[in-house]
Amino acid sequence: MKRLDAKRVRVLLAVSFALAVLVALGLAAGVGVTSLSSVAEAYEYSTTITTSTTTTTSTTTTTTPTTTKPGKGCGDKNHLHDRRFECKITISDVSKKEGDSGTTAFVFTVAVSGSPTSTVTVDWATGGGTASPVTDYVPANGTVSFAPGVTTKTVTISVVGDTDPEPNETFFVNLSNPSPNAYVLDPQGVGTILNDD
Ligand SMILES: [Ca+2]
Ligand SMILES: [Ca+2]
Repeated sequence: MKRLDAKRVRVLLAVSFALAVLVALGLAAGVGVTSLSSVAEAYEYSTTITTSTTTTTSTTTTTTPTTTKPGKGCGDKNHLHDRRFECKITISDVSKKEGDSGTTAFVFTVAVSGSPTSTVTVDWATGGGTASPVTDYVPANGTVSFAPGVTTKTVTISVVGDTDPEPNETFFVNLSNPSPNAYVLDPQGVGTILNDD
């Protein structure tokens, strides 16, 4: 009895072990299937994420402005800048001895800041000051023109020389009427005639 029982118990153990192995395999298979479906879902999810990211990126690229480009020089309306685009015009002052005969050239420099991208013009004329036209200097007027890339021009005024003792006197060269691509920052050149008698 005891031997038989022991034998039976062994058989039962063997059978239950085999069953346990089968159950374990079944479970493993079940887990495996579950894992596979999860991977598939995860893959599908990541695919969806990737697609939406690509859409966002292409939208951003489309809205980036590509038609504007910074210009070099002044007077270009398309030049993106925080200050005004027009060329800035200035004129120098001249201080010189009168001379005793004939005329002495007083040379004023009219300058444009930066390099004009198109022709800049400005009118000029003598006037004002303590010096007298004709007797102390030759009155004159005109227009200076800066071709693209040109930044300086000169205006020459003739000062009349004599040997009469006089105080120092002044006359002005006034700038006006700049072309639309420019503005006048310093409108007045001061000519100082130094007495040399
Ligand atoms: Ca003199
Ligand atoms: Ca004099």
